[in-house]
Amino acid sequence: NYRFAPIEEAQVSRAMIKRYFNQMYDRAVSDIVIVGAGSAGLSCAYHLATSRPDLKITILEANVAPGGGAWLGGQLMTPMVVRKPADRFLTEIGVPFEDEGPFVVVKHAALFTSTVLSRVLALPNVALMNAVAVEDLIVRPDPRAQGSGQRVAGVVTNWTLVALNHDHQSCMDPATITAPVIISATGHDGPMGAFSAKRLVSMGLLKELGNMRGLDMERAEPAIVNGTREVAPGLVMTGMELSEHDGSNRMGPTFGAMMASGIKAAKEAMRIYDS
Ligand code: 48F
Repeated sequence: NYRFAPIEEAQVSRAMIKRYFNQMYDRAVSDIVIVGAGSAGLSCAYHLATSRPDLKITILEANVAPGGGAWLGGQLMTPMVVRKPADRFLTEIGVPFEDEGPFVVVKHAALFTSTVLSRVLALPNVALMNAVAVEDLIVRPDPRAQGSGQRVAGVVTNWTLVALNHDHQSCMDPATITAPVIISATGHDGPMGAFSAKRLVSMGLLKELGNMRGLDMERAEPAIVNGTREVAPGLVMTGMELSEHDGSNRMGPTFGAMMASGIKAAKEAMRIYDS
């Protein structure tokens, strides 16, 4: 006979509420916010949080399930291709792979995603809020810039169920998180994707979207990694969102650039944070 410890419903609710809202209270001021927990955002979070245990890193993910497009390889096929030398990151987090010469193959993409996710979530300085969407950016006059320069200084958040349904219900105002550095990793254009790139255009901080070009794996991966940078003061962009921002090529189901771009974004964010 299996005997559980006795419990009351209110204890369960309070166990969740206390922790979630304490975290929300604490993270209203964060050191670095990462928007999007896909392969780029999670690789970035791992490098950042392990390099700088002193920083409060807050990840916001619109979906219920973090991981983005990296639960599969391509077209419902599960093996994941990672071009060298990004396999070093797999070794670092402990994901096994088969060597195919110029690239390696992880037997199931979910092995990568679940491993990087569990490594990131185990770090004490990381908070991940899923089912929470960023629906705007906080932008202020930039004290470091001359004239009318603007700086991204935080994000505007809402429950994703609300953010996606603003047309169908009465207004529900959002909450905010401020941070000196925001990293945007929201992926390809879509209902939520490429969020910051599109908002930079509508705010007049970017003239126009570059728009992702046709697929070319050879050129796409270095373009994303080399292009990973602070695209507007206070805002670093990583992963496939950059292809919409810069107009680089689509890359398809090869994931090395997401890991390498995420790591570069983490380094860039630390440089900006410390400057
Ligand atoms: O789409 P996603 O996996 O982007 P990525 O990390 O990786 C791209 C690859 O999956 C693949 C590829 C290259 O290998 O071509 O497409 O660049 O992850 C983006 C995450 O951001 C979340 C979204 O749900 C997804 O999990 N996201 C998007 N918009 C928002 C957001 C938003 N406004 N607020 C919060 N999360």
